[in-house]
Amino acid sequence: MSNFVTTFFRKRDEMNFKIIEFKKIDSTNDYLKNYFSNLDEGTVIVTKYQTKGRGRLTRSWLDSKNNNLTFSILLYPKIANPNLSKLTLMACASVFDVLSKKADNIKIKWPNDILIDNKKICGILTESIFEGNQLKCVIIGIGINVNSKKFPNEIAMRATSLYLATKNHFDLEELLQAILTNFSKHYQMFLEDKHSYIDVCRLNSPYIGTMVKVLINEELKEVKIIDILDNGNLLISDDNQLREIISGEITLI
Ligand code: BTX
Repeated sequence: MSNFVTTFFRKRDEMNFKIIEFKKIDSTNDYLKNYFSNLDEGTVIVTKYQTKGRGRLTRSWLDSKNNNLTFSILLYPKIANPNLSKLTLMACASVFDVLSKKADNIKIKWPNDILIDNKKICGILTESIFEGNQLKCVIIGIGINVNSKKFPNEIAMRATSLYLATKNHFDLEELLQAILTNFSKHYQMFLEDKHSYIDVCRLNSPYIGTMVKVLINEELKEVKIIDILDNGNLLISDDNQLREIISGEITLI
């Protein structure tokens, strides 16, 4: 099933990626969940067609053959309690750096999406595997709508692609390489407990300082977004009380 294996050797302090490409796969995150124990940090599973892509909770991530960039990166972060929210924002910044050079009006929607003109172009799913209390690995799955010209009805109003935003066709391999180069840089910052990638998210969040509807623990609230904190959490003002939230679904009013 596996077709290509490419290895990039990089400078010291940069990640060594090993890219394994599948023509078709159920989920690149699930592949790493099943086989991580035989794979090194920096293994990237990429596919031309993902048939059972997963989003958060029980949601699906929809793909169409040969159009999109769909991949997962395996990490063994050698630090105590790596914060998954920060890793998701780190991935958001890595993708943002590249997409924002290709199209206008790109924003990062905390905690895990990238939008163009308020429509979703990229979703990120970060998962961890534990054995007892011990973290075995982290998997960061990234789906980017690149050359898709249309979407299934259920997401058509909320989804867009680089092609739809620019009317240009993009080379998937070139985009992947550029994102991995940025990822390597931001991951190093993450390991050194620096927060430059959080600044990228902060500066490019459309919601900071605005009133939004937030779903917290299934309760819909109207709150003001104050900031994205260095720990990756969102600082909101809820009935004039400052409150830090770990994850929530944000809907602009
Ligand atoms: P999420 O739960 O934030 O968003 C999922 C929601 O996004 C869906 O319920 C649907 O409304 C919408 N959606 C589904 N497909 C698309 C799409 N192609 N474009 C725009 N909107 C869409 C987001 O979860 C995280 C998604 C991660 C996907 C990657 S792909 C590689 C890796 N493998 C895998 O199974 N998942 C990850």
